[in-house]
Amino acid sequence: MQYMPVPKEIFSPCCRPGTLQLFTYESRGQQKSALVYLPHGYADHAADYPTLYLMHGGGGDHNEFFGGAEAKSGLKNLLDNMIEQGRCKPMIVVTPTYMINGVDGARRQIGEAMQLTHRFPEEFRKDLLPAIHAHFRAADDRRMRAFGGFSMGGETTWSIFAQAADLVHTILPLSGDYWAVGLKGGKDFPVETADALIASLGESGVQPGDWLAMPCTGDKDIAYEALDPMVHELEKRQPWFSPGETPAQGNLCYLLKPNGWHTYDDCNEYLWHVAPWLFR
Ligand code: FER
Repeated sequence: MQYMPVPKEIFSPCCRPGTLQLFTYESRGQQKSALVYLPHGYADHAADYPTLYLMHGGGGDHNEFFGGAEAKSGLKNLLDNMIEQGRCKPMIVVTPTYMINGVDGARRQIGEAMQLTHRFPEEFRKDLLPAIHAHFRAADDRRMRAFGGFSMGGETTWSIFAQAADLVHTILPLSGDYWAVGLKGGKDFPVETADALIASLGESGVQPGDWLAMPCTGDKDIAYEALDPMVHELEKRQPWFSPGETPAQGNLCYLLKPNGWHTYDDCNEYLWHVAPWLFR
């Protein structure tokens, strides 16, 4: 996908804003938190909405993407404006966390964080998804579900893809590679990492290729050296993946931002690029 400069006005307050709320649910005997964005008009319509899940990176929690329930980051205005302009479909956005009580070391240690990102798909399937569907009008259809994440949240995203492709059609790994084989597996073992992902996808019950992956990063990003070789390896793996400039041409659409770095602001720009292709 071609990187384009993002218009700054997209981050200004919107005349038709959605809402943001704290949502809690139970998982493995703990209370877990997520922020839930509902698009403008949600309360006035009976429709079901597609849902985008976004997972934070290392050191963060459910508040990271939106900047808390007060929406201090640019993401809420970005969503409000993209929906208002018809750039993307009205959607529910959920920002959960892979963190659990009693494992604070995972805030600083990526090895410990990886244990949590690898167990999140089970929580997603058993606890988060049922709770979201019980409380919100989220369309119960894998084509109406996307999962993305930044950095360690990108690792979570690849893990969700490997373990829950039957539940999620579109994945948005933002500046994070897949650590099925080891830390920074995309850098040191791109072939084995692609093999592991495809082996899991083969067990998903989903028809090979019936998904959409839009990995994004910047060429100055610390994840570039790991995500870039991994994506190029996946690009060779047909019929599982076929590269395309846009989802009209292939199910693996890679966005590389010149001078992009490892930040949530870059992620907001990536979301601006991929959002028009979600839930089509
Ligand atoms: C990566 C580079 C960095 C990545 C994760 C990180 C999952 C995380 C760094 C940190 O949290 O300090 O390719 O992929």
